[in-house]
Amino acid sequence: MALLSILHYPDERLHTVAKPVEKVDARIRQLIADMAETMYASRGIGLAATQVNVHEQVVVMDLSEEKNDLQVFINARITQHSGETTHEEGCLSVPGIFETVTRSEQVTVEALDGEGKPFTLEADGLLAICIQHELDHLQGKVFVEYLSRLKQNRIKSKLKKQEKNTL
Ligand code: GNR
Ligand code: NI
Repeated sequence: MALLSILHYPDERLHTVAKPVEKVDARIRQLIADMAETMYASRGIGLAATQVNVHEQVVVMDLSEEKNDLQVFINARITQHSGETTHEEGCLSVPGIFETVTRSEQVTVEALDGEGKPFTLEADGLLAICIQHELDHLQGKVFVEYLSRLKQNRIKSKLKKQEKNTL
């Protein structure tokens, strides 16, 4: 297992579009294990491969209290969505920033699990929000892009300043 480093907004590489996984093999299983370790160590509820600079359609999530319920989504597609909900979101790639985002309230997702087996999931609540947040990452989109240009620019300068002070 290995801890991976997480890209920070406004890193250009966060805007890369991820490619589908062709085969869920040992390499992908290692990536899943490393992403899970990185997510747990960073106290996130989800992590997309894009955030660790791997541009393949792999997402890990764990919304459980005990952090013992890892969910893996490979080549995930939202096939149905309905309703609208708002939630205050954060992102491991945008440390210290929390902003309200509007998304679909309910989504149906088709994906492969960590063994490459297809499954369908109907999600609502935080699970639905997190899935949409992670699938955005795989399309090169960070949640701050839903905010006004003014807010985006403020967040960019704040993070650039922080980055400077930690180098
Ligand atoms: O840890 C995370 N919390 C969170 C809270 C509200 C909406 C989305 C998220 S996902 C985030 C981890 C992360 O950055 N995943 O890409
Ligand atoms: Ni994120």
